Amino acid sequence: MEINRLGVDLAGLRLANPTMLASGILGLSAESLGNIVKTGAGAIVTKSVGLKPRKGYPNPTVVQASCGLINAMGLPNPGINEFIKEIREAKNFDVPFIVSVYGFSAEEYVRVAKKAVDAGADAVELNVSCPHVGETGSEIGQNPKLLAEVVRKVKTVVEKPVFVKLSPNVTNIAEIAEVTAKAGADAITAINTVKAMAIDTETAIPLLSNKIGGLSGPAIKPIAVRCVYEIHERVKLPIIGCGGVTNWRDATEFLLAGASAVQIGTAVAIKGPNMFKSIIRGINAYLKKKGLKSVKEIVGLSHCS
Ligand code: RRO
Repeated sequence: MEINRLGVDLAGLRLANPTMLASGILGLSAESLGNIVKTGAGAIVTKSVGLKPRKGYPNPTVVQASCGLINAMGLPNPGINEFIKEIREAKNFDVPFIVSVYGFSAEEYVRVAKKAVDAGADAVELNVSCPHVGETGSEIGQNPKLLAEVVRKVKTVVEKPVFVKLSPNVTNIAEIAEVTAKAGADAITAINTVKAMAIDTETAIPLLSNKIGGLSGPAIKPIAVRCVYEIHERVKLPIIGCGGVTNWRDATEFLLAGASAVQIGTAVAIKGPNMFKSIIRGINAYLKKKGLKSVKEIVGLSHCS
């Protein structure tokens, strides 16, 4: 009988395999997220949701770069009260359903996270890393005092695992991870997008309406792997690697750097959700070839060399 090598325990959640849908991909509806579940993803993270509805930035909100995408969507979302209907539906998924949460103050993070968990979210992922919306996202995640306050306050009211998604746009991500860990986070997601921009050479106009956005996709994978490696050296928390995963080898690289699971975003947006299957199959074949019984055996293995 084939042994199950792929299951992972992630901060109290059981995943059938170490792949997850990253936040921001395929919108906020339970129906579209349910379609991802059918393709084999081990867990799902929603687009970030806040206290009030937000339109986001005007178009263009996404441009193609040579090895990825630059986006400045501007946190479009229907607000938590509207989104609760989708969470209730998603409760029936047979994989963990994680709601990404943002706020413009610690109190807002707390209120949104509590509503998400009360509606049935299996965990929340605090977005303290969106690179281009003022007074939230990375403006919180780059400020150790504010970051600690947000994490601490959410942890006092939420009885489900609290993941914290960090920004690479900092001088020392390991220090920020340590602040996050000391404030009581259950896991760290690394990384959100890298601050970037593109300019039209004919018109001399920045291509995004917001001018500055966040770069995702293969271009940022080495940055993300380095961040996971540095965080693993500094803190004991489980890490979820995110940034430029497009195949099983990328995913395995993150596991070797110290991630317990990997999120896939841009590649799903570009190539479609079928890639989950090939990534899962590839990791399984790799473990089998190396004579290993579990994903756990390769988490952080590169630190031994
Ligand atoms: O909505 C966005 O513009 C956005 C978010 Br919330 C985020 O966390 N990261 C990003 O690149 N874009």
